[in-house]
Amino acid sequence: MKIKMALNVTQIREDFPILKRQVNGKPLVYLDNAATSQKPKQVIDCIVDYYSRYNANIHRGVHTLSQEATDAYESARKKIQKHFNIEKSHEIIFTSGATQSINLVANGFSSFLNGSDEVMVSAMEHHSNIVPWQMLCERTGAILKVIPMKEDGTLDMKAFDEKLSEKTKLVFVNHISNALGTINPIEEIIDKAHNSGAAVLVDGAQACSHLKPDLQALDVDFYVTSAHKLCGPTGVGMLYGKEEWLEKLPPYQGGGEMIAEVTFEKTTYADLPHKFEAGTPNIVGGIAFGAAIDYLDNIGLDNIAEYEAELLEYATTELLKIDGLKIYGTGSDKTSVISFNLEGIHPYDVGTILDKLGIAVRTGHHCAQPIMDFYKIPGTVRASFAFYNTMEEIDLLVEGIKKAQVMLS
Ligand code: 7TS
Repeated sequence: MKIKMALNVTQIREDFPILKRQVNGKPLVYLDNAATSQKPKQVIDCIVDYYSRYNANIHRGVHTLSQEATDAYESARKKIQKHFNIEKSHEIIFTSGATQSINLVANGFSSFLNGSDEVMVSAMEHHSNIVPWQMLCERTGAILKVIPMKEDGTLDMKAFDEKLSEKTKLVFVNHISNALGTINPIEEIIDKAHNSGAAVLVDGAQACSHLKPDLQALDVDFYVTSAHKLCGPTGVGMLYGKEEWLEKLPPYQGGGEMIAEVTFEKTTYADLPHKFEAGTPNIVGGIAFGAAIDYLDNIGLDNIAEYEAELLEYATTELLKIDGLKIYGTGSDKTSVISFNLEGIHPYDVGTILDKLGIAVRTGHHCAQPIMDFYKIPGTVRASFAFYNTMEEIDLLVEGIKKAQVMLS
């Protein structure tokens, strides 16, 4: 296979201190990027710099440190705005991550739904894009409909067309499946849902490290992601919502920062985005989220996508040469995630042996149990690649799997 190499990976790897460490006496091969990405020194330095130089609470102090921290936090919001081509910066709510963003919207929709309404989810969601909606349905009596999936791990869009009706108020679907790597046809889903009068929430937790969604072009109502999947820190993420929706939704949590005026008779709420940002936020997290966006933009998501497509193609070809190895998620539109099993061998055992060889993969149901039920398997081994992974690491993975197969057969 001819490898074009859209990126200087050797140089990029120098940015990631963790990639130099050993695990179980072997060089780390980190292939669990769908769980969380590693962090470049630009992001780590940004965190150290914040705590070393200008740690202060934001939006409230007249003093210099507080103003510096506020400026840095709000400038991160602007970076995110530009990156995702969002019309207004107050359409970005900082949250603790994709999970909290989804819960915020699901909680708010309690005010809009009743027993004659339907909401629709896909069969290939992470639990965080299932359970909050089930809780919403319990509260409101609304009915949860499911867009089924096909054997190749793509959505059954014919069934989507059939299930979508004027009763459907909201469709929530992931941009990319964490367990299969499938890139879902969200443009088509958004168009059709809108034509039918339904709003759409897209869970972009797996997408934003691989591609750069243009949220105005998508015309999506809500889009959520977590910074830690895209080289930023844990505990911070984004909810994008169209202004009209965020104005309509009630506040999620009450507290400081989210109010205009408080009296015991009546409290009024702050304008967007503060209405949804109660309490002291993850200040350094927000700032470092901005640094992560800078880092990715500097490399270029087009370059990342091109290189990761090469990794995916090489890994798929090499893995399929192993006897008894089955890949789940074989649609043509997929990103650099490979979920697989070895015939007759439990995924956990494969993962354990790979770890002994310094290779980090995730095993299990990947918080997407309905997918495992669909394939009637307990789980898979998931190797998920990032732009700092190499072809040599794929060779090590293949060798490791072969060793595991010999040891466990
Ligand atoms: N949605 C998708 C598609 C995800 O993959 C994840 C996390 C979440 C939501 C939740 O993100 P959080 O940052 O709020 O936790 N996915 C995974 C995974 O695949 N392995 O570990 C976490």
